[in-house]
Amino acid sequence: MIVEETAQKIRTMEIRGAGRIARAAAQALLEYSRNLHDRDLAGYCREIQRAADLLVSTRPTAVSLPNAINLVIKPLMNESVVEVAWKNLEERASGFIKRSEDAVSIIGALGARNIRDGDIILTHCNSEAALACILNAHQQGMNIEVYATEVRPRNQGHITIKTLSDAGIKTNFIVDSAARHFMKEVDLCITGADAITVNGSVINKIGTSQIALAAHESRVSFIVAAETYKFAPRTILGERILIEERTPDEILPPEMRSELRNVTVRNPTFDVTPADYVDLIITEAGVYPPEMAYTVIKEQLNWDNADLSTDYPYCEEE
Ligand code: RI2
Repeated sequence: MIVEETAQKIRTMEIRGAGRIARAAAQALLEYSRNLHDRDLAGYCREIQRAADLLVSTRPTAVSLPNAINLVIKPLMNESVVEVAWKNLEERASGFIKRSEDAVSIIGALGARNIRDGDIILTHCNSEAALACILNAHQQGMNIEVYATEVRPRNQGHITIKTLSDAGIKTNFIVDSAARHFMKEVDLCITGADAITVNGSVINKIGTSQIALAAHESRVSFIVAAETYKFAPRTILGERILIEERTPDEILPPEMRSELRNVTVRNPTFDVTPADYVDLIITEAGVYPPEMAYTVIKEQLNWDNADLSTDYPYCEEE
């Protein structure tokens, strides 16, 4: 039940944000595991695998989701005693949740070092990690101002401006297409990431790449705040990140579409910003240029070729 409920909430975006969905999946596996203490090892593993399959199928782009699930369930393969299996799985799940929360605050502290007193910052969508940098700078007493985009079609910008306003940060709310218009007033752009590939490309909310391009044109720094589990190990093998395309209903209601017989509504949720337009990636393990994504994957995620055998592809063919 907990797994189905969590899966449904992730699918409908009641639970959203790459970090949050990863933690919610780990939490669902932890709670589900606690309900399976009466099973034998084979039955336990089967149920956990089924739960993991369901959770990983909910949203295809945020690599945080399969990375978290893989971390929690993969060592199960080596277990031979069921009590040890569930104890270890539950420890890994709660350990992941704790590390993930800690990562966001470390990123906030590191990110704030890249912000200067008086800066005007543009952010896009609603990223815990990006907001942590902005909030940390504000808590240090820096006088900063933010431009926050609306984020069509799901309006995640509404969550962002509420957080910023509640914190007492001067905020300008703009439609997505106004980002380039205001870029001349901006000192720094900060966004989150749903996935980062081995060549340093950043996959984030649709519209991010246009903002990065406008920032590049105006010589404005563009930095990305992302936990290390947002890096996509399988891109080392040349795999590409699948860009989620959600229902057209989010953009145009079915009754309007039915009158427009020659119109196809396209609704990609994310886009790809090439490394050329990214200045820095702030992670909990340090601040990296995008060109160092390979090092992050190898050293921070401890990824090796054995992971090829995983049932959970970190990312899929486009
Ligand atoms: P944190 C979100 O995706 C946004 O694209 C955001 O930038 C990214 O996840 C990272 O968010 P969605 O779930 O993990 O709104 O930094 O589609 O919170």
